[in-house]
Amino acid sequence: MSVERTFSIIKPDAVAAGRSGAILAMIEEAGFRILALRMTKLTATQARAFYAVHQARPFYEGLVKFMTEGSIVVMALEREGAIAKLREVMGATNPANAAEGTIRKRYATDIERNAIHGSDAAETAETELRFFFTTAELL
Ligand code: 3AN
Repeated sequence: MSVERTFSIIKPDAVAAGRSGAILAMIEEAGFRILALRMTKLTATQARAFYAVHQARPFYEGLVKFMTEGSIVVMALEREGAIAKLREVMGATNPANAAEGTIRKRYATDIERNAIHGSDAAETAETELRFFFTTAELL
């Protein structure tokens, strides 16, 4: 397995609930190095673009509304097998199906308000990292 980068967002529900620090600790304890990190707030235009792959899905408008309701924390993370490992630490999209000890099991409310985003493949990780960070920030 090689060292790779992935992209993650602590979503508005978890930031508003004061869970950013706890989630960051879980990520670091899982062996990730934080390459870059910033708190920001998405505009509707940014949220629509970021989730464009879901634009035909019935939950798209709700997802855009949720992702723009408050501050988020965006992160570039590095680790061996980072993409798969982060998905493991996050847990299933629907917290009802998430394994014990995962971020979503602990902090997600439901399938939409599910605390954290993590890239699902190498190509999307690079696209998502570029969406938020400059080359210099990712060194
Ligand atoms: P994941 O975040 O686990 O990769 P995706 O990519 O299928 O899951 O979905 C992106 C985001 O869209 C989810 N994190 C969740 O917030 C929202 N979402 C996915 N499926 C649903 C659904 N059936 N109803 C409401 N929101 C959903």
